[in-house]
Amino acid sequence: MNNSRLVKISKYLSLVLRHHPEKIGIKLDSHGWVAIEELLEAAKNHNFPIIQTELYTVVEKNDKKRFSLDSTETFIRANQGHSVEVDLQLKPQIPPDTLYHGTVIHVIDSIKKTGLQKISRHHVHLSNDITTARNVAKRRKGKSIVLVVDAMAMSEDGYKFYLSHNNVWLVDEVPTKYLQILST
Ligand code: HQG
Repeated sequence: MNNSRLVKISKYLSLVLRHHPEKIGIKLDSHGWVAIEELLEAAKNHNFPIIQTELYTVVEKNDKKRFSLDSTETFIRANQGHSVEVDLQLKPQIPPDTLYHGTVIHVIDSIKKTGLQKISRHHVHLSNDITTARNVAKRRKGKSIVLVVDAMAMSEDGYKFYLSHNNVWLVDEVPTKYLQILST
């Protein structure tokens, strides 16, 4: 399968498994899972046919490991990034001392006022390293900027951190006092 097909399927799966399952008439269970058979049938009926081997290839090869299969390999879900209500059953974990958040300069004034907020997702998403944060920022229009998060201080102050199956750190919010702009 060529890369553009891989990306196209990944985007489609992100849309229906994170945000709009109802668009193709599927229902995620409370933990975000849907039967692969049901998903493929619904996709076919909505003019986006995917063959089963393509789906498995996307799960395996996806650049960010966005999707997981259950142990029976008959159910699939997105690992993070949902806007629909799902319980991913992640357990709180102690974060590394420092985490990073990539964003764009024109939202900095707002972030300085209210800290990092989850906006439409379940959590604020934080990266382990600066390169990943820069890549997150690059998805947006405008000058990229990386914020340094004092995750250890937050954790000591009682904020709960979760690590998604694809290594994205998740937290409810990051108040301004734990944020610094990375000097380039
Ligand atoms: C910004 C992608 C104004 C925040 C990525 C971000 C990531 C504020 C945007 C994952 C704000 C939300 C998540 C405030 C936060 N005022 N703007 N107080 N607080 N923001 O897409 O972190 O490819 O929901 O900086 O790689 O950009 O989808 O979050 O710019 O891992 O798998 O509000 O999505 O992964 O945007 O990205 P998003 P994000 P996938």
